[in-house]
Amino acid sequence: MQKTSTPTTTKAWLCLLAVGFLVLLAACGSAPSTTGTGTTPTAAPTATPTPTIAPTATPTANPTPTPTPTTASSSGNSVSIMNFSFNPNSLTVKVGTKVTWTNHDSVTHTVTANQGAFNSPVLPGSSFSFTFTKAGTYAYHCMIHPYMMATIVVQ
Ligand SMILES: [Cu+2]
Repeated sequence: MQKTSTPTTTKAWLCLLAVGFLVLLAACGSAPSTTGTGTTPTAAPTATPTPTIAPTATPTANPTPTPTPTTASSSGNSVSIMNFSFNPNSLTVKVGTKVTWTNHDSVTHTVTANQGAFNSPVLPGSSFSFTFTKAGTYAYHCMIHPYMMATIVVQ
C-alpha cells in the first residue's frame, strides 16, 4: 500500500495546470500576432507634383463702380422709381439723351409729363425710356400717386 499522491498534491497539480493554462491563454491573447506578411511597402510613393494646371488668372475686374448719384440733382440718364418717389428728383441731361425710368416698387407707377411730352405706365420691375430732343425743363409726375413729382432738365 503506497500512496503515490495524496488528494492535496493532486489539487496542487490541478492548480498549477490551471495557472499554466491561463498564462498560455494570456500570452496568446496579448501576443502581437506576427502573422502578417511583414513589411511590404506597397509601391514607391511616386508623388506626382505636376503643377501643370495654370491658375489662369482671370482678373475680369469690372471697374464700373456704379456711380449711382443719390444727390437730389444729378446728371446721368436713368431715374429709379422706388418707395413712391423718383430718384434723382431732378435730373439734368443734354439734348438727345434717352432717359430711362425703372420701377423698383411692387406697384405700377406712371411717368407723366405735366405738359404732355411723355406719358407711360411703368409696371413693377419694368422700365420706360424717353429721348429728349428739345431743351427745356420737363416736370413730370405719377398719375396714380400725384404727390410723386420730379423734373428732367434738358440742356
Ligand atoms: Cu405712382
